[in-house]
Amino acid sequence: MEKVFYTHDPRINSVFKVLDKNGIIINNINHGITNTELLEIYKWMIRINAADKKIINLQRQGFMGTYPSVQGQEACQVAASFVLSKKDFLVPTFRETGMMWAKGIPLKSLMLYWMGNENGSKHPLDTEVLPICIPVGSHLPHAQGIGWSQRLKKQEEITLCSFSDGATSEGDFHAALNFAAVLRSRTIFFCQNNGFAISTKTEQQTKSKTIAEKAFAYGMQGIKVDGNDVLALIIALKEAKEMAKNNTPTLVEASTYRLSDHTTTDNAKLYREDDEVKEKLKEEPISRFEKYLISLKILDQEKINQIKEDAKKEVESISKEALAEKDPELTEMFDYLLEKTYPELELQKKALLQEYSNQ
Ligand SMILES: Cc1ncc(C[n+]2csc(CCOP(=O)(O)OP(=O)(O)O)c2C)c(N)n1
Ligand SMILES: [Mg+2]
Repeated sequence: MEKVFYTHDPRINSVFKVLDKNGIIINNINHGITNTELLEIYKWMIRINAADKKIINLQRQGFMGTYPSVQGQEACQVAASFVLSKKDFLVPTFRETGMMWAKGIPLKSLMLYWMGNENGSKHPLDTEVLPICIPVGSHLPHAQGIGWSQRLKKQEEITLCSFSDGATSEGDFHAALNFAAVLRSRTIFFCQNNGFAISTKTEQQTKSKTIAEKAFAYGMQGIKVDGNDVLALIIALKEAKEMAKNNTPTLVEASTYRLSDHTTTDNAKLYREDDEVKEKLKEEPISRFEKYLISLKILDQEKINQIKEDAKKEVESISKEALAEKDPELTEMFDYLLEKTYPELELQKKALLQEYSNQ
C-alpha cells in the first residue's frame, strides 16, 4: 500500500478513510489485516462498549466517583492498542479505559481506579502503560521524553501518547511536539479529536482547520484520519509506528465524536442539540465495522448476539470482583507515596488518623 502520511495532507483538509459509512471499502484499499485479526478487533470494540455501559451503571448506583465514557471512540481505543506491542509505551489520558484494557491493564484495575481505590493504579509489570493522567496535556512532555530515551538507548520500542482536542491548547502540547521533533523522539502523538473539551467545541478551541496540520509547524508529519474507521486508524498508526522506529515522531488526528456526556457528572444536553448526537450516531464506529464484517461473512446476526452476550457476561463477572475488593487502609496513601517519609508527611498522616478515629 502507498504511504498514507505523504498522500493525505491535512493542510488541504484531506482525511484518510478506508471504510465508508456503509462499511464498504473505498478505492479497493488493501488493509492487510487477516480475518482472524478483524474478528478480534470487533470483539474488543464490543467488550469495550459493554464495559463502558457497565461502569456508567455502577456509577449511577453510587459505586464510582465519576467516569469519562469512551462511547463513540471505540475504534480509536482498539486501533491504538492493536498497533502497540506489550513493550511499547502507552501514555494515556483519562478517557482510555478501552485502550488501557486492550493494552494489558486488567479491567478490574480500571474499575477500581474509578471507584477511588488506589490499588487500581498498580499495573502489571509486563506491560508498559503510564498511570491515568487527569491534568489535561501534562503527560505529553513525558511521552516525548520516553520516546527520546528509546532513541538514545537504541531500543526497538516506541511510545504512543493519547490525548484529545482540549490538550492542544495547553503549553505542554507545543513544548512536547517541539522537543519531540528536535530530539527525534520515537513518539506518536495520537489526538482523538472528539469535538469537545467538556462544553467547548473544537471550533472554539483552535483557529487551525485541523489539529493534524499543527505538526508541520514543528517540522513533523501529521495526518487526519477518520476516527470512527478502525481500519484507517490501524493503517495510519502502523505507518506512524514505522516512522517512530526511524526516530521520526508524528501527530495523528483521529476525527471522532464523543457520544456521551463529558463524564457522569456532566449534562451535555445543556450545550449541544440532541439532533446533532442523533446524526453522529449514524457514523458510530462499531456498526460500520460490523457491516463490513457481515459483507465478508465473518459475522452474522447469530454470531453478533453471541459476542455481545459473552462480553456482557465477562464484564459482569469482572465488576463483581472489583466490587468485592477491600478498600485500601487509610494510611496507605502516605506509606507508598515516597520511598522515605518526612516529618510533615507523618504529621499529616497522624492528623488524618486522628480525624477518622473521632468519627
Ligand atoms: C490542566 C487542566 N485544566 C483543566 C482541567 C479540567 N478538565 C478536565 S477534562 C477537561 C476537558 C478536556 O478536553 P479534551 O482534552 O478534549 O479531552 P476529552 O474530555 O474530550 O477526552 C478539562 C478542562 C484539567 N483536568 N486539567
Ligand atoms: Mg475532546
